[in-house]
Amino acid sequence: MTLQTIDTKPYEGQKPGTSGLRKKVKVFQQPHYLANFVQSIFNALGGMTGKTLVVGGDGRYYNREAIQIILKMAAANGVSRVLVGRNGLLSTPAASAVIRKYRTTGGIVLSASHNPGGPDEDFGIKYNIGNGGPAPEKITDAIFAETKTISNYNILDWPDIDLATLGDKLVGDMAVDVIDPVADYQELMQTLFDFRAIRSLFASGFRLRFDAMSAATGPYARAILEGALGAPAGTVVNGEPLEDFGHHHPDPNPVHAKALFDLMYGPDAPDMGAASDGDGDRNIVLGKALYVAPSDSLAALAANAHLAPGYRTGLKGIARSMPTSGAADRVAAKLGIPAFETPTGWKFFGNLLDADMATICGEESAGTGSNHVREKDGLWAVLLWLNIIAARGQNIPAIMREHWQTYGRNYYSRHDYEVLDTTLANDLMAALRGKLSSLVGQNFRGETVAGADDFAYTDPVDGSVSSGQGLRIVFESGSRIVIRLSGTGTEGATLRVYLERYEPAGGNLGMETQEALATMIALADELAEITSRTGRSEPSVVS
Ligand code: G16
Repeated sequence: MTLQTIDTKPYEGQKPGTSGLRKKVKVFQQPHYLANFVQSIFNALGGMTGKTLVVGGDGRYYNREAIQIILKMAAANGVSRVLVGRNGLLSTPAASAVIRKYRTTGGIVLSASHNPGGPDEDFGIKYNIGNGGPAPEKITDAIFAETKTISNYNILDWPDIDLATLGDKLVGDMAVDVIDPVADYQELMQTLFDFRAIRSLFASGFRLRFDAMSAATGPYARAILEGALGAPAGTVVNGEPLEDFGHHHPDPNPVHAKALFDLMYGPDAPDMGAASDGDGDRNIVLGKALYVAPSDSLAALAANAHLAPGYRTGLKGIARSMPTSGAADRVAAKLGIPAFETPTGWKFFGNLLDADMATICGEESAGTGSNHVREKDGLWAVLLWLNIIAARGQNIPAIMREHWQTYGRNYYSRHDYEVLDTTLANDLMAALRGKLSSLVGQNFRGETVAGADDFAYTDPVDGSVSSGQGLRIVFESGSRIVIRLSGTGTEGATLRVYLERYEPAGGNLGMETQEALATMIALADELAEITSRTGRSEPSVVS
């Protein structure tokens, strides 16, 4: 066993984005690239002597190689114990659950989430802190600063260890426990939901299709849905995690989960459809011929959460990211609890959850979760929906209809323009930002602008300020356009346009979403000059 100190030079651009560092696999495979970032994490944490870590990922290409490097570096940096999922697999919410349960110092999660996998596709790495959640900006900034000055890293000369068998191993003096990736997570789910009621629901013939998209959630969904809850075999499709996700984008949206949408809008639709993403933190939910917009899913889950044992005593507050629709705020108002509006990125929910100010959080980007972990949790959302369906004895379309009749409906859609030239996208944003203040009071297509700004957030717990979090234009009617650039892409820039219009209870609640938003769609194009600047007449993805 030799401890090696390897000389290295900084790589440019190792700045963590919305959720960690995401780059092409080929970028990560450059000499020392991964090691530089890992050592920068360790340096930013002030050294690792005696610390404990969880390490796991979504099973994508380069996951196993990266884990072996990380283990040898952890040992060389003095880490005392690491918990690793078997075969290097841990969904993002399961990693969060394991960090919390075993009270480790933190964890390293390897994932590029919904981005495609394979030798020419994407890889990612992020650090989660001891509460199980993504590192806050203070830490990601410190990591980035370390990447800019790094001159060497520590690694142990040690053979690769067997990740396929459970049990205790050693890397140098460091203990490595290869753990069942599902067991701790499943145990946690059993404390939150009425498994008996959900079992009866399946026994009565309720049909679910869960598309795991050949990604991390497969083993979890099979064990819990088809195992513990007795759903028929075949309920989970694409349940085997593959390094390249079967050549698909493991992104649960109408484009990449098209087979599920076709089924749910077809003649033989089951009662419920659901899908999760590469690392299992995102989810979508559909009823027969009804896609529940993630913002609506957050609102409906919050309104009905008390029907599940884990939330019987009620919610402390509801938090949503700024671009997420205001539907959840209406639920919070009715429940008499606070509603929080944070920047995009799950890390911003961490303080609110730790301080017990919010219980349920969600984002328009197919993410919902609660204080049970500090990540969004795809399977958790599906189980909460199942619990609610079982408790109410109603299907999803009926539940959503009643929800809108009570709260009104926030028609909502996101239009993405992917792989834009970065300079062009930055110029578009700069031009819109430059004219925001002049828009206030002006009338466009019958809509008067009530306010327009670049969103900034002051964390109510630690007072930290995050600015430049997205341009928003709010109209007197309550309708809204939000425009920002994605922080998770790896190729060019992705422009996200978020469109919202509120229709009060008693109004026209059954419109087709894109028709309901037609004025906002036209206004976004006009104000941000999308077509004229990008040459794109259509978004790449509408969700
Ligand atoms: C990450 C973050 C989410 C965020 C999403 C979209 O999700 O954890 O909080 O909403 O990215 O970010 P952007 O709009 O910047 O692409 P994931 O599932 O990719 O880890």
